[in-house]
Amino acid sequence: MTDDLLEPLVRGDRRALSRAITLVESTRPDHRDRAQRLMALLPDRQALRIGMSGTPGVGKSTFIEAFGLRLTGAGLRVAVLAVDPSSTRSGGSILGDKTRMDLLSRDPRAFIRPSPSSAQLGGVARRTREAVRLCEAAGHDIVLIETVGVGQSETLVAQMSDLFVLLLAPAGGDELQGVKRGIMEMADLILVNKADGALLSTARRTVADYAGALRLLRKREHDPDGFPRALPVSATTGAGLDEAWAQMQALAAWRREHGHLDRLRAGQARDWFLSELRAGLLARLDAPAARARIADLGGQVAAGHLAPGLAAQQVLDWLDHPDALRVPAPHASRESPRMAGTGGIPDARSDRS
Ligand SMILES: Nc1nc2c(ncn2[C@@H]2O[C@H](COP(=O)(O)OP(=O)(O)O)[C@@H](O)[C@H]2O)c(=O)[nH]1
Ligand SMILES: [Mg+2]
Repeated sequence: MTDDLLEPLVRGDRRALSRAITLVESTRPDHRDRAQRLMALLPDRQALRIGMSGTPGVGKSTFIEAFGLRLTGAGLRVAVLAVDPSSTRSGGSILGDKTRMDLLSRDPRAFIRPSPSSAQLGGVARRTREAVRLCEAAGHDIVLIETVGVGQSETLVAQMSDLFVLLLAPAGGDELQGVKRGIMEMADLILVNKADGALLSTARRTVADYAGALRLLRKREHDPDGFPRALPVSATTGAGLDEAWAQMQALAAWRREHGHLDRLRAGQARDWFLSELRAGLLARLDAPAARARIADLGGQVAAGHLAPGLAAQQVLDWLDHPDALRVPAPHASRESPRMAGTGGIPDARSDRS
């Protein structure tokens, strides 16, 4: 069975792509079913997936606008997706930013999609992975996945990218310490932005500092000599952008040639599967009948009538054989296994692997 969205999507119709992403963002069971069928029909096209992270104000939007326009100017089709788990709290999104990527968003070769208004990292992760695949199927050459540098979102984006770029501001030696080692270890390219005007010399020093810090990290097998590396750029003047793109292409080409991109993606597909599995199991705990049972057992545990381990085992046994133990409930049909994977999991840990 096919899907009405498939043909226009594959043809590169932007409205179809938008609608398909809206579909994968939905947690409604019938939408999930349709989304999963659609995902299974997608042609196997590949874009270069570039993850990009940086704290608010570092210049991500300005950079993506300038960088994206260069890519579209070279004839490439570019999609920009945002992962911002805080977007509901801050009320912001990439399009709500001060820097709106006005030119890029009007470019027919570009497609920009803000973060969905879901505060759950788990839901955002699934939606973004699927949105990346949809953008690829729609014929984009480059998929840029932007995230603000908060908590788990960087790891998440790094886990769905071919290349991970960290955008940093010019800073004194003290602030260098502020970049967590774990984030440095994920970076393939560190770009020190705002290397212009009065900040130019500070930016150059900062590049040298980070280059030194990168050399101290353990060598990774998926890096050629000289990577990861640090470069100065200016999103406003455009200085260094061509060099940054050349470095990204060189790294991607080397990784492709040596089989690392395939290996990376195979590992990422496995991680995706595992996090879907965890999310699905957690969703079963979140179903109304399960919640009621868990609340009831939790009360018994709190009152000292039941041991915690025993109570947990009772729930697990019940999940294995819901029919054998089921108490007739008005919502009985809503706890069917088809609910698995429909989201609504109040636990971001489901996507850590
Ligand atoms: N001097 C200078 N300012 C920049 C540069 N890139 C961004 N900015 C400024 O930094 C501020 C934050 O930029 P924005 O792109 O919105 O950052 P984001 O929060 O990371 O998306 C804005 O006022 C930009 O004009 C740059 O390369 N040089
Ligand atoms: Mg921004």
